[in-house]
Amino acid sequence: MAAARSGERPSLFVAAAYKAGTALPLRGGFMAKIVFVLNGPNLNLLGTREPQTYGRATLKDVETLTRAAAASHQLKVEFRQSNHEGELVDWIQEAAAKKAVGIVINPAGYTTTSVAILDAILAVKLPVIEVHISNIHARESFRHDSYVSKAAKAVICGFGIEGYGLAVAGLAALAGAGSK
Ligand code: DHK
Repeated sequence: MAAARSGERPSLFVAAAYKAGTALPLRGGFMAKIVFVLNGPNLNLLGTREPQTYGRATLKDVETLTRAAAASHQLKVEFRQSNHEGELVDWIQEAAAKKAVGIVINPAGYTTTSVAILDAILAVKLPVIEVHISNIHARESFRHDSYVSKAAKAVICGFGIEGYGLAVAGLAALAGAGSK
């Protein structure tokens, strides 16, 4: 897709791309790139779920933090959570169809079980940053072996919800996105 040059008004062609969901126009006419931020099972319960391990921040707080980090790199965010493996697979495929610059994913309980999520990541060839709020390596051994890590560009764990912001910054660097 031809990107509008900085300062140009978006063309009809660009508007069509926006409608198709492949890009988002910003003021000044250039196109924001999109990052998909996907959250797996039980992360909807952040804030009340095992706060000694996952902290008191809610998923809404994670979304706010992630959007702020993305905005500072002129990136837009698709922020989603599901308790269902297939829905996460669908969203990974959707990220590719919409030409996202990459995916930040906290696969949560599917980290150590989901060949389907691993295969989706391998299929789409987008850079994927795997995030865990807790340091999974300091926890039970069954949390250590991640299928997702086999295809992830990078893995961040143990920084609490700040890990999402770090992941977005990493993707922005990979994508060559600007910063403000
Ligand atoms: C979240 C989960 O739900 C667990 O299943 C993972 C991860 C760890 C986290 O730290 O964000 O083992």
